[in-house]
Amino acid sequence: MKLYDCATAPSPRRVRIYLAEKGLDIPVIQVDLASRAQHDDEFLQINPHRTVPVLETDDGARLVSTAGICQYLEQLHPEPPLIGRTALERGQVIDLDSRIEFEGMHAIAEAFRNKARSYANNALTGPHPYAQIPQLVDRGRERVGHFFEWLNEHLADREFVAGDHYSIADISALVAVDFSAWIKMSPPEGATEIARWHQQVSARPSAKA
Ligand SMILES: N[C@@H](CCC(=O)N[C@@H](CS)C(=O)NCC(=O)O)C(=O)O
Repeated sequence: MKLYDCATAPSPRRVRIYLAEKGLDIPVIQVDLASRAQHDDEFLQINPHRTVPVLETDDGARLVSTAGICQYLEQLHPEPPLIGRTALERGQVIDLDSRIEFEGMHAIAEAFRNKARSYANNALTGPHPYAQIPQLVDRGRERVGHFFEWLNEHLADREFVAGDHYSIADISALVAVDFSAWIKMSPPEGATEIARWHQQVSARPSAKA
């Protein structure tokens, strides 16, 4: 098995934290997104969608989304459970994780990629040279503000995002909160539940991944 990674990018960090929580050590190949290595012919053979993370299994199959990679590894390495312990919990963790990906990660990416000069013709990942839409910067930031509001309220009566157990929803939320620094945002002063939770999940050794 091997993982195509980029040490500075948020999406593969979700997988790195997951691996650290499971105690799994998988060989890593760095893909330098800053030098646009995701568009090189060599990488297109690995992932024509031009994104990392990519997990290559021992028999050569490739998984190209964080969710797909974590689901696959969870089946192989169920302990400790990071996607719920029962069928219902599993569904609930996925519900939350998808929400965090869309309302957190994607909103931050929307604000970031529609502004950063280096993404001028790469406003969306993939092969098509989508132009930036400046109006999406403010909309993305507004969405991130709403994401923080929701997360703070949600954490008010829960230790972790999905309840009383750490899960991939905590990993995604941690990465999203840290990723928001890329657009010079952070949870507002009064978001005490996020602050309490963020301190707790950041103190886990896996957060360094
Ligand atoms: N849906 C994918 C998203 C992967 C993704 O967007 N990765 C970014 C790095 S955070 C990427 O590879 N970007 C390539 C680019 O910017 O062209 C996942 O869940 O992992």
